[in-house]
Amino acid sequence: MNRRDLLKLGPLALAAAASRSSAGQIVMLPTAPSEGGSPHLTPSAAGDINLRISPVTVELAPDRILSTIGYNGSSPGPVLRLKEGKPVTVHVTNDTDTPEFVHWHGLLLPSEVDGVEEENTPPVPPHGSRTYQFTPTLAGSRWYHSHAMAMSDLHKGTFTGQFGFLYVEPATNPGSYDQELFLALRDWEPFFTTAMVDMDENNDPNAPQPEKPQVLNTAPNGLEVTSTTYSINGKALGAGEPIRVREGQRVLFHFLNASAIENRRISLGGHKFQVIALDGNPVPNPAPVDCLFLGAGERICATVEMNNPGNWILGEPTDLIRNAGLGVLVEYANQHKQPQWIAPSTLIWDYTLFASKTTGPAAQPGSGPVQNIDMIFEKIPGGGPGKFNTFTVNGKPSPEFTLHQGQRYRLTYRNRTDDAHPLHLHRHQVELVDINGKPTSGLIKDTIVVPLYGRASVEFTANQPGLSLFHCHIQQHMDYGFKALFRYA
Ligand SMILES: [Cu+2]
Repeated sequence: MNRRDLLKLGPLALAAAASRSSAGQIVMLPTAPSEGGSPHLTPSAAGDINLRISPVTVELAPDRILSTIGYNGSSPGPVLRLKEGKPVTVHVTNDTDTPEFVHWHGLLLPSEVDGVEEENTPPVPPHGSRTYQFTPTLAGSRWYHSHAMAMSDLHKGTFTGQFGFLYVEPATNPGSYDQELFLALRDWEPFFTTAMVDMDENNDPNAPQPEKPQVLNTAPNGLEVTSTTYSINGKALGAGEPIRVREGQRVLFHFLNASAIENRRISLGGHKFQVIALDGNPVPNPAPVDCLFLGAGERICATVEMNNPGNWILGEPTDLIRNAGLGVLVEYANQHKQPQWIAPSTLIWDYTLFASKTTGPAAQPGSGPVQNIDMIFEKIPGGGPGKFNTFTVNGKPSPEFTLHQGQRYRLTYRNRTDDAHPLHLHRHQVELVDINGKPTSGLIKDTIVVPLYGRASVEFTANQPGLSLFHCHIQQHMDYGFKALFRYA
């Protein structure tokens, strides 16, 4: 059975898949007092930050407590607030039995501190410590997370609670808002299934599929990872503090999809999101939408005008996922209505809505003719239960590519798989220049979701010597071959 078959069967099939989980029921309870969102952590006067990797518990709801590994005693970890261009020293202590890597996602850092084994960053040894020293750039919404390999161990890497926001404050603060919120979307208690239960496509059924192979590999699917337990900032819908707002407020939301498994949507009944930044980088054309879509690893900053008094549910549009925890209440002051969910008008997500209105990529100083690198992604089905699917890039798992400093490159992502993949290039920011044949410009990102059987092209200038990992941000895909290493000549 593949994903689409399962989707046709609807909620019952999903519930059957869900029953494989040892997860208990999440009971929707009245709002209980809690510590609310993650605390914010700023460097000491000397520029120091302490981060501790250790076992933590996550109280999704009073009757639903998980054990995992987190940062500074919680998951999500603290929101690290750094200043652009101001050096910081992060002392990381590892209280666990396995080597760890802390990756600073979206920052332009040397390989030695990027927090990636493939780039030869030294690990934080088990029951040991390591210091990361760097100067944060660029400003915007970034994040930090474990970059350990997990393979078949669903208690390692990004399957754990090792993630948090890292906000690099700009020298000047763009835009105005009355309230700023950092919301991390997350799933828990991952488990294996051979059914493709993910519902994480970002496009409509009529989208072009330029990379769809003539002949499909029909071998039985291997194990996929899924989940039926969800939260926003470690709380299941209805179990944490609501977001309290007042009529007339403008609220700035920083969203992060911290899932190791799936792409996600988010919508707020009765309100529109004005998207102002993608992956922390301001967009040329802020625009209103009903529903956001975030690949694993992506961030979206959006403002909402609180102009519809009532009590609302901010959540994942898929009922099963929202009701299993992926949501939070938004309460206007002095309103006592039942929380209301309104489905968004469309689930279609289109990056180009926020792109520059002029065509062609922005001119880059010092760049010559653009050199194209084709990257063909294929999935080799595992062949049934107990086997793992593997992925190849240009015919082999984890190949290497050589870059020449100063050269402008175009990476053409050719997704010959039946899944949407969030593709992340480390230590560089890329500009989206084409998606499924539609040229675009002005969108600077570190992670791009390539639609199923779709094609996307990004450009960047090779100006960050050192090793740079490229990979799908779905942990299992990365671990089983969906990655590449870029090496400067
Ligand atoms: Cu993937």
